[in-house]
Formats: sequence, C-alpha cells, structure tokens
Amino acid sequence: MKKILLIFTLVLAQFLASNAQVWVEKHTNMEFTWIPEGCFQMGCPSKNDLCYFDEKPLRKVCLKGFWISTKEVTLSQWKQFIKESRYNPKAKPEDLWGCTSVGKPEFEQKDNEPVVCVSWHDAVNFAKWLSKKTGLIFRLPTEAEWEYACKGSKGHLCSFGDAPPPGNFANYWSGFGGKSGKDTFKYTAPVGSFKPNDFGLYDMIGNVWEWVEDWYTIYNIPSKKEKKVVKGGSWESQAKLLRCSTRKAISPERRYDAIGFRLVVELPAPKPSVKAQR
Ligand SMILES: [Ca+2]
Ligand SMILES: [Ca+2]
Repeated sequence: MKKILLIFTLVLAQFLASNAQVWVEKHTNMEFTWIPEGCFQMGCPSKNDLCYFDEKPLRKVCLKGFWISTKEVTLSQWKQFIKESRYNPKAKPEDLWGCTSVGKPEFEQKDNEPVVCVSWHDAVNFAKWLSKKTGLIFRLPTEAEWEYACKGSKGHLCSFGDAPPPGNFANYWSGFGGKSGKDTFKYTAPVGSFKPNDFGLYDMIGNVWEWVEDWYTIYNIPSKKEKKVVKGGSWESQAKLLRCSTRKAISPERRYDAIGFRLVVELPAPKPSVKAQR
C-alpha cells in the first residue's frame, strides 16, 4: 500500500511540475516558472536536531506570486553575458576558492552546467545586464522567495519530503574518490539532471549553492551587513545538509566553486488561461 502511495505521489509531482506555468526569456533562453501567491513556514522546526540554530525558528511568511528561474543559471548563459557586456571584474586571489578566475573552477565544466566562481556582485551584474537588454527587471530572489520556491506546494523541508529522500534525488558530495555517491557526479552536474520539485523547479537542493538578495542575519537579532546568504547545499555538501532552510554566510566578494545563482523576473501574474508550454 505504501509503495502504491509513493508511486502515486511521484506521478502527481511530475504531473504538477509538467503543468507548471512557464515563461522563456528569448535572449538567453532562460526559463522561468510561476510560483503562486501563498504562505509557508520559513526555517526549520526547533525540535529538528539536524538543522543549525540559524535556520530556526519556524515562522509563517506570506508572499505574492513570482517568476523564478526553473534551473540554475548555466555556464553558457554566463559566457553570453561576458561576451556581450565585456564584464571583466578584478578578482583578488584571496577571494577565489577552488577557482582559477571569475566563472572558472579548477575542474572542467560543460556549458550546460551551472556557472560557479561568481561573487554576489557578479550575479547582480548579470541580472542588471539582462534587465538592460530586455527592458524587464531581473534580480536575485529574496531568501524567503527562494525558500518558499524550494519547499514546494507542500512546504517540504527537503524539497521532496521532510528528510533527504533515498536514492538519486540531487547532486551532493560524492566523497574524496568521486563518483562514490548515488548521484555519480563528482563536481557540478548539468542543470536539470534530477527530478523537479512539485513547483517544477530543478536543483533547488544540491548541485550549487545559490546566492540570494539578503544579508546574513540571525532571526530577530540585529547584526552587521557583512555577508550574504547562499542556500540549498551543493555538490560538496553531505546529503544531510540538503535542506531548503540550509543557509551559509558568505562575503559578497567571494568566488567559490560551489556557488552559483538563479534569478527572479518581475512579470505580471500569468492569466488563468495560460497553458503549459513544455
Ligand atoms: Ca555528487
Ligand atoms: Ca542548487
């Protein structure tokens, strides 16, 4: 019975994801998915011992609907930005972690993998470039938007459930030998290599950490605006870290081989008559 229920849930998730309302930005071919207005429980339950203190407490947050990138921004889209804008920031060696230069990790990447080694400022400049190019407003998601999108319509702590699901669900740490994890990817995986959550979003947990707009603060405690938040864990995170509430404080100057980003675009809500375009 449990097995039938699991299969039904998976089929339903795929059906909902395949019926997600999407919009494609033509210049970069970047797809966005509509996340409907709603309230969710942000953070992690206080009784959950796996979560860190900075993910707690669980609190209700209500958001208007928004459009968010279906997948992480790819190396191909990043290369297009560099070529067209001639963006050429100086990277201090101490800000490069596992990177040879801006947008270039020490490992090989294919164009359909997520861009890494980009600072928070690089990500914001990418959004500004695309905004100028299209006349629309692109920006990083807020931490609340990102986490709501990650948790899906059921508010799952780990995108697909309240604990990391068994099996091949995301790209995470494969061990020092590489390819020893269930997902088989040693470093970054092509975006969309794993199943989407029930909003239709890919790789919210795992693959690469993702920059969000917010400064890092502890809930309800005033603090200095020194670091930005990255979300969701990456190819170098253990499976137990792959939660929607997982957060890390990183200097906005830092370029790291496990951090990328996705964007939000400020478009009107889709009309109810809009059909899925997949
Ligand atoms: Ca892996
Ligand atoms: Ca991710």
